[in-house]
Amino acid sequence: MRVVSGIQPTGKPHLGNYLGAIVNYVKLQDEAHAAGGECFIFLADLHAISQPHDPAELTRNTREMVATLVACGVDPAKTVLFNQAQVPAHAELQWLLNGTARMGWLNRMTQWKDKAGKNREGQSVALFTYPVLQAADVLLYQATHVPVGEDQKQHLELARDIAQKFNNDFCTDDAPLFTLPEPYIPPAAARIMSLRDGTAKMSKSDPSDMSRISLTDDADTIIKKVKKAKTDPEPLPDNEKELEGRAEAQNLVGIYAAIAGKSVERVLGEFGGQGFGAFKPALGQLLVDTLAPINARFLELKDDQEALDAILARGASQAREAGRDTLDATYRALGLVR
Ligand code: AQP
Repeated sequence: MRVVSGIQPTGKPHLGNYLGAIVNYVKLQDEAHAAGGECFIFLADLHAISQPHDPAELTRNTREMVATLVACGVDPAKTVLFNQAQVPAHAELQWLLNGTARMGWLNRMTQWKDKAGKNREGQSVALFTYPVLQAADVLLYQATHVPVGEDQKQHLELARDIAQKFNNDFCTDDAPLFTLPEPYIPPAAARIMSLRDGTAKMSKSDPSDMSRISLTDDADTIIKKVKKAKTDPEPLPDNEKELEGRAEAQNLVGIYAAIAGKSVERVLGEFGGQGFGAFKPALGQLLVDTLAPINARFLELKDDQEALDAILARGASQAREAGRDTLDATYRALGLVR
């Protein structure tokens, strides 16, 4: 079992990152550790430069993201925790896979279409080739399990296509080079939506801070954001079917269910017939209770720059070692003389 996943240090991680991905990093880290497998979690700083950014902010966010992941339960003793920039093999393998990835495949990526919008010509090349770097990230370590939110499913499928084509083109049938990675997507809460718009994904780059709950928000901020979350005037129904078409209500109930570890039906069994005046304070309190220990641990860790850098340096050294054989084999398979 090889677990591999990444998160961009592009801002404060939010509830969507937590429920969609980080909770599963911790779960799979523990499963892999118990089964004698390995877990690699990286900060996708090379991905972060695909969009306009402030270098000083990227450095600060990178350290804060390490502190947040550790505060959430990612354990550097069980997980190889590192940033891509310290492991050049990610960028090297991306270049080698650029020969296999097809323009048409990348053109179909919905994240590219969403992020580029109408201004494709003005985007960085890195934003377009982002999914090839993502393929390199997981193929480098022969990942078997890749915990991601629903929005990354298409990129994982692309990574499988690239691996498959490379194996077909450059390897014999009995000795494929790359393992085809499987996405590990949570059955519930795989897509947490913005608190201001139930049709848009909760995102670090949304200009409105009120659209997301950050993992480092304090109790007052969480309560305020939930109170101001967009809803509709109807009371909650007592069954899931009647939530359909009510995107904001669906999102808030889904968040409650995921955090409480209950089904949506069960949550509606408790709150059906009640309005948001009763539901929102209960949701706010549940979030505060869940996030308070993470917040407290984050505050303890975040200013110890030396300790955070040491975690990354140690993880990077382990990652460089772990990826070496696959990178060497890729050069060889392509006939490159080194
Ligand atoms: N809203 C979400 N619901 C569920 N899962 C989510 N993820 C992100 N948003 C949601 C999952 O979090 C992991 C890390 O994502 P990322 O930071 O690398 O990139 P992203 O998907 O582009 O996240 P953001 O917050 O939207 O960042 P920006 O605004 O910087 O682009 C991934 O597994 C993702 O699925």
